[in-house]
Amino acid sequence: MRKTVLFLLFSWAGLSWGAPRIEPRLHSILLSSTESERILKVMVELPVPRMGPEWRLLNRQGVQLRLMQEARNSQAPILRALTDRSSFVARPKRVKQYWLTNSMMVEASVGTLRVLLSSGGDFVMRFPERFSLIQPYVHGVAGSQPKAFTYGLEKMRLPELLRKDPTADGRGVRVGILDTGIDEDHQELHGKVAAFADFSEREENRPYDDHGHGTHVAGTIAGGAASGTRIGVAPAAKLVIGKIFDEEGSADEDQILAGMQWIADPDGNPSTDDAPHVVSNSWGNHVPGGDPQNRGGCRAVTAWLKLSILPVFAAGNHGPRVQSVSVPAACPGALGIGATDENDEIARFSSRGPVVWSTGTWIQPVLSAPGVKTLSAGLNGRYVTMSGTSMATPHVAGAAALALQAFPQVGAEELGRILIRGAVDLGPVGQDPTFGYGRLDLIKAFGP
Ligand SMILES: [Ca+2]
Ligand SMILES: [Ca+2]
Repeated sequence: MRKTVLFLLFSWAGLSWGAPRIEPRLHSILLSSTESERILKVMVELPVPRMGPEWRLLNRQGVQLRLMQEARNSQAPILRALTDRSSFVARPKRVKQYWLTNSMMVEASVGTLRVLLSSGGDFVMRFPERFSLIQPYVHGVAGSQPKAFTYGLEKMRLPELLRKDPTADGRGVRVGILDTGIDEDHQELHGKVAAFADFSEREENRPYDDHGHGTHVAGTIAGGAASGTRIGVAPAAKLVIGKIFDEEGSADEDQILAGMQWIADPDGNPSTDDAPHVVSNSWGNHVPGGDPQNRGGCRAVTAWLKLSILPVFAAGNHGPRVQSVSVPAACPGALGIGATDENDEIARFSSRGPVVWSTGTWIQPVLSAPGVKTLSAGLNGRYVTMSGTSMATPHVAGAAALALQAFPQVGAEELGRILIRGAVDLGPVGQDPTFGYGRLDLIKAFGP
């Protein structure tokens, strides 16, 4: 009975500042489980540092060091509680700490988690979320095309931009991709990988792709015209590839977080500025709603923005239902992307806003880009045509690379504004929950 009273104090709803909060489903397991040895995997999220005006004075390295320091300090008591030898409970099986979001993944017994909760502290404990690729519609292997550019690049007026400025190719810019990896030997992508890390079970050191989705996305960002048809927006950009998905195309939140943190400092050395300024993300979790503070990915999106990394996210393929935008595309600050076709119609599958969460309502997607029947690179040197917001997203990330080449000093929010300026309004007049601000046009965004 004493225990019952104790744990009821930690209910999700009964929030009190400074006390742990716990997801109701996890709460009832910890409350009722008779197997105290049962192992659970949970996320423990500590308060993110308040980012006042003083943060604006810090450069990326300064922001990273502050985040690392805050995480070290606030996570220390949790680590101590988990390893307290006097409590007669088993040590946790596994603990992973993240500075990017000030969160921890803890794999431990029910008994150990009960001890952690009763130790108090200001944190949230919940089950990890599961994320997956935004699965595309695969139309198959494509033969040679009679055109010089894919329709997507034509729609965005890349040929016109190149006539005015033939050097607009993304040189000197790094673009991050979190996906299924990359087939680096593909003729469109060879020599373009600046860094690679594998967060799937295989943990390999060399770039590879055992699915094909990541290679297709990479082709739209940085592919050239090896087949005679230009497929990529920024063929001279270098790619920072985090493989977060296995061949099934799904991953747990801790793998996703590890990838998102790696992107912010690929060489693990805060004093070298090797993070990309834009990341292409064609994945999500389509369960809507909640509070951005407690949804997987949203804290990382906020931290990326502070580190001058623009988070470009596929809106999802759950349209035409309203309020169907996936997370993290739905998160505040994310650049959620919808998919259009050759006639500038929205794809039926493209997820629609608005986003309605406990903290408010806002419009996502922010922008749209071509994503129906997109020709790009496939595995083993092939070319494949696919449809999805997954295909629209790298068009925008590639455009961001061209914008960064033209304006190397812009921060993430300014970079987002440049892209939004390039939106061609479609559908209902003005910003709407189907197209966002509209379909991206390179000339309108930053053309000479
Ligand atoms: Ca670094
Ligand atoms: Ca509109």
